[in-house]
Order: sequence, then structure tokens, then C-alpha cells
Amino acid sequence: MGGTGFFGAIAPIRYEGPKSANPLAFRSYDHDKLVLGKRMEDHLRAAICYWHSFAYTGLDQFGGATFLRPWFGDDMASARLKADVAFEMFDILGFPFFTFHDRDIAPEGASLAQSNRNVREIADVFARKLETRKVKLLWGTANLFGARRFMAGAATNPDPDVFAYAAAQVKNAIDVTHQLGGANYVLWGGREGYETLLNTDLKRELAQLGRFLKLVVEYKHKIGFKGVILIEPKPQEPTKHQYDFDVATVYGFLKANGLENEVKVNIEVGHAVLAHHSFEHEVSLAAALGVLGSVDANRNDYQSGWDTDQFPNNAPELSLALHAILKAGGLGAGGFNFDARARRQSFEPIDLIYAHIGGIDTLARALVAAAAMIEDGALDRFLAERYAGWDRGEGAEILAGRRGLAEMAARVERDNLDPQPSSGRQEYLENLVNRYL
Ligand code: XLS
Ligand code: NI
Ligand code: NI
Repeated sequence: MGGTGFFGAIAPIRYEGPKSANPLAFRSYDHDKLVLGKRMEDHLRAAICYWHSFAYTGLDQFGGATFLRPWFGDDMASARLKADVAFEMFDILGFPFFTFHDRDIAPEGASLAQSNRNVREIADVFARKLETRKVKLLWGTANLFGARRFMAGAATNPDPDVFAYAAAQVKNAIDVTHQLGGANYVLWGGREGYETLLNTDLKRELAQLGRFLKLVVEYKHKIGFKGVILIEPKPQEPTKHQYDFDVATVYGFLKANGLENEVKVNIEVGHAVLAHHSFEHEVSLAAALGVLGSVDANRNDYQSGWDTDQFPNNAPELSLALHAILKAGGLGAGGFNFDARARRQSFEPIDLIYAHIGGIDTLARALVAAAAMIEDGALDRFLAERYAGWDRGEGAEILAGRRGLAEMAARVERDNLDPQPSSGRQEYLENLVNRYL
């Protein structure tokens, strides 16, 4: 191993199977195992995120850093050390992807020109490391929420110069994502929202946000970037009202701007919970609307009301979302990015490893259960039967637009129609799901 020595003697993590008691082994994630004819690794396309693993200091609202990392500092030497440690962790875990914000990888300079140069310098470091490894970039993104200048928004700022500054930052972040062969580019509108309408012109801000997204899509095509542009919905935090509330809201926004065929969604489990949805609801809706892009894998505390970004550990719960993803034909260019952080008391290097092992094992278990649901077919058969009336006869005619209200009224009265309900069988279906787990 050698290298920075940060992870000490931790060897690359291997699959040892469900009976293994080794906490440094995968018990369910067997990357080459075929699930529905596809390798587990290719189903899950797991990514390690830079920000929570290497930039988060352990701070919370009441206390500062608890993680004492040798690369905490805002000079380029620290950024290079951070990159070395990051790739050592990618080697240990063997996940196929990673993700980052521009500000995670390199410090802000005295000017945007300098900041952008810093980002490109570390991107060059990445490019050299990628040459000898199989790990790839799932997506890059720009941090348009941390700096003071963005307190009133980036694209939705009342000052057009902040919009321009954000555009300049995003241009650079797309350039490096393109250079590194990124499969997607993400936009999470961290400050695109508002605290009070007293100081906010909502109509203008939505128009600005639409313009910004169009510029991003135009630029992507201009430079020949083949990755998918993704919007990550979140209902609140940091602002009280975020414009990209949930999948439905984002879809409406895309439609309004004619971008529904250009942009997809990156659905975060915890954000679904904050929007009072289940994760499987958000996934299923995105799939139904044709905008399912990628996933930020984590879990949220159900009581706290803020974004807790914990590692996933509930396979039964995730299995329904995995089922929806499999039914949709998978995530395509997307993947499962662990937008999750170890708790602030879990400050040792090995905690980062435990966290990711648990996360990917949980996803793997959920995937296997979901695949069993698909193979068995009982859930699909139930749905097909429940809606069968729409596939033929009058149902098909109605859907095809060949029946008006008057024609339906005439038929219902003439035939004295008196439809009888049939059971929704919820408990039967829930029991069925439990059989696959
Ligand atoms: C924050 C978001 C953020 C995005 C990337 O809540 O999840 O981490 O994934 O900007
Ligand atoms: Ni996220
Ligand atoms: Ni989050």
C-alpha cells in the first residue's frame, strides 16, 4: 500500500459472503455476480463522493471540526494530498466511480480565474491517476452555495453579476468533467430558493433559473460533452423554499423551459424524505416521466427534519426503489453516488471504510431482492391484471381518445353499468414483498 499512510494497513476490501464476520469484507456486494444477466457492479455503478469523505470536517451547528485530517488547509499542497488519499480510498473499496464539487477538490483563490486554475490543476492530477485505474468519474458539479457571494442565490440572485460569476464557475466545472470523461454533470440549486417573499421576486427568479439551465445545456452541446445533465431536487435546506422541490416540480420546470428531453433528475433518498415522499415514489415518478437519471444514495433521519446524509442501511426499504429502477431498465449513465457521511464521532479513517462497506452491501441486498421480485413476476402480474381493462375494449378506446363524455354517458346509461370494486390486496402484496427479502 504505502502512499500517504492515511489508511494504514487496510487492504483492498473483498467479497467474503454473508457468513463472513470480517467487518472489512463485503458480505453482499459481489461485483462480478450476475443479477438478471448483468454484473452487480454495472447495476449499481457505485460512487464515492469527495465532499463528505474528504472535505467534511465533522462540524455541526454546535461544534466545529472533529475530523483531524492532515489535508485540511486551503493551499494546493493540501489539495494534492487530499487527492492522493481519495484515490487510495477508491483503491481500497474498488467502487467504479467518484464524484466531486469544484470546491471540494481545490481551494478558492483570490479571483475566480485563480480558483478555476486551481480546479484544473487538480483535475490534471486526477487525469493522471485515472490512466492507471479503472475508477471513473460519475459526475462533477460546481459549489454555488457555500461562498458568501451566493447567499441570495446563484442563478436566482437579484444581481446579474452573481449569475455571471456562477456561469463562469459552472463553465469551468463542466470543462473539467468533460476532460475527465464524466458520465453526467449535476446541478443542485443549493441557494436557488428564498427565505421570504418580502425580498423575493419569484417570477423573475424562475425565469433566471430557466435561462441558466438553457445556457448549461447549450454549452454542453457546444463542447461535445456526451454526459447527462442532471438536476438534483431538494425541498428545503439551505433555503426555506427551494425551487427544485421534488421530481414533479423539476419536471414541470423542465417542461416550461422545453428541456424535458435534455435534462434528467438525480434523486437523493434523503431529499425525497424531506419532501414527504418515499424514495420509491420519486424514482417511480421520474421513470414514468422519462427523466430518471441517477441516485444520491443515503438515508435520512425520519424525525429530525434536516438533511442528515446518513449511509443507507435498510435493505427492505430500498428494495422497492431498486425494483422500480430495474423495471425502468436501470439508471443508464447514472449510478448510486454515496452522498453520505460518517457521523462526527466516527472520525477515524477506518470509519470511512466501514461506512461505504455497509452502504454498498445494503444496496446489493436490495438489488438481489428486487431482482427476485422481477424474476418471480408476481407483483407485475398483479398490476397487469388490475389494469387489464385498459388494454382492450372500451378502456383502450377511451385512452385512444375515441370516446367523448357524451358517448360514455350514453353507454353507462344504456347498459345500466354498475362497476364493482375489487380488493387492492395491500397486505397480501406486502407479505409477498417480504418473501423476497
Ligand atoms: C445537498 C446535496 C449536494 C448535492 C451536490 O444536500 O445533496 O450534496 O448532491 O451538490
Ligand atoms: Ni446530493
Ligand atoms: Ni443531501
